[in-house]
Amino acid sequence: MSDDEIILSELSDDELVLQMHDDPYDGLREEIEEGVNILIARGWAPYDALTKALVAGMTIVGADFRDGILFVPEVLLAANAMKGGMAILKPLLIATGAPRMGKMVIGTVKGDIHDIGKNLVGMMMEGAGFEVRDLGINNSVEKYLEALEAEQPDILGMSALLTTTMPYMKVVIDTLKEKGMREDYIVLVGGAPLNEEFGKAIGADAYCRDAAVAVETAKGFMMRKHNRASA
Ligand code: B12
Repeated sequence: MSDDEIILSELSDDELVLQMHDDPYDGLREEIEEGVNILIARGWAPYDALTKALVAGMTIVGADFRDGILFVPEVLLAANAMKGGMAILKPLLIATGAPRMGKMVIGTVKGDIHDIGKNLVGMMMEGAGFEVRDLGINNSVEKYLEALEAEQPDILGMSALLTTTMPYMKVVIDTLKEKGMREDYIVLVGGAPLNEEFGKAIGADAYCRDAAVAVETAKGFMMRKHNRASA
């Protein structure tokens, strides 16, 4: 049977998920959207559809991009397919969420246009009951400061996917320190090239390796903040 003849709704869950791992690779946005809809209709939790079908597929794309098998145009198509699936899951993740936990401003740093991971973190935070103001990509220190003043969030989240842009997080944190604002916010950082050591070295409150860890970490900090406030 050729790929064209595959009827997604006739596949078992395992077969469908395997098929969806190939879809971002082939830039098949509509097939990803259909796959997500089928999984949800079969009673899958939105979070499982996100991680087991979408993120797993993007991981394969990431490995082949790294190894020089895929190039930027293909990866853009993969990202587009991924975003199609995420758009369906976003309201569901938010609907399954908890009461309002706090507020977060999140953005990708200056010089960096990667936004899939950041968007996922934003979605998962919203799903967990946080109000999220997403600043998009390529944010200068001025943009972050402006948003912090306007939104008065509890948490600042910064994302960087390039080794050349990750040092910019320190520029933002140092500016907050200079202005005496650092202690006003919980600063979380993330992105594939970062690690815990880097997070500590630049003065962030925490590095989070993925969106689930980001939610748990944010909840933990918010709990401590509330306890301090009521002590
Ligand atoms: C998709 C992609 C692209 C797409 C981006 C599309 C988009 N809208 O985002 C396009 C094609 C545009 C692209 C462009 C480039 N890319 Co690119 N890209 C990737 C790729 C394959 C996947 C990234 C991704 O989306 N991962 C999936 C998400 C879910 O994972 P994530 O981003 O890590 O996010 C999770 C965690 O890190 C964490 N997290 C992320 N952000 C945050 C923020 C906070 C606050 C928290 C708490 C947590 C958190 O939670 C997320 C969810 O679980 C990676 C490969 C990789 N292994 O990462 C390369 C990669 C990042 N790209 C790379 C490069 C080199 C480039 C280019 C320079 C290529 C070029 N020659 O033009 C340009 C850079 C353009 C720029 N100025 O930014 C390199 C970076 C190498 C390095 N050492 O710096 C990588 C590692 C590929 C490689 N091995 O060569 N890229």
